[in-house]
Amino acid sequence: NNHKSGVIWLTGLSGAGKTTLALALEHELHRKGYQVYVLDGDNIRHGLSADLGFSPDDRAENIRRVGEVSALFAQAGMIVVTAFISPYRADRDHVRDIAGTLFHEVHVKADVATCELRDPKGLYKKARAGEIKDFTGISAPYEPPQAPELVVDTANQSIEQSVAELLAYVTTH
Ligand code: GGZ
Repeated sequence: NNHKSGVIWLTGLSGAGKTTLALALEHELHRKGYQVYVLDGDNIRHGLSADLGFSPDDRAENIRRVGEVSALFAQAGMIVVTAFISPYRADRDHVRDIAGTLFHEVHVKADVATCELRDPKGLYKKARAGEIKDFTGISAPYEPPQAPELVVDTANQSIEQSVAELLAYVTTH
């Protein structure tokens, strides 16, 4: 049965692996015949949310828009995989209210120290130097989910293991 729909909502720090996992999951699900689409900063923050920054209010509005769009995609029969930091619990809970039973929250879990060591875009270095304000994990909070449907521990296992866990979850829920 590959006519499945829903919102797989990845949340976690910058550098935790959300986009990497979302794209790998998309690839694997597509191979199995599922209709799947990824929403992330690359296709949202340059367009739909181009007017928004990283203040708490702007992040709330970004997540609200992504949540509404994701719910529409899911209602149209697709699996939507989202990759946003979405650091505030209240914003994610609001998306859960919008999407209802279609919503699946996944904590892509890696601590700040691990993400800062990876620092793939040099953003943590800039944040430490005070060149980026309100940077999640450094100068802005991250509120971890209290009851996510799934936790993938990217600090302690390979990308392949995390993708396998995500794939197993999606194909059984
Ligand atoms: C966090 C920031 C910031 C600040 C720019 N704080 O690792 P990236 O680079 O590629 O992904 C991060 C992305 C975060 O955007 P989101 O839309 O996911 O954020 S939220 O869900 O909170 O609305 C990072 C980059 O943008 N970035 N400034 N201050 N990340």
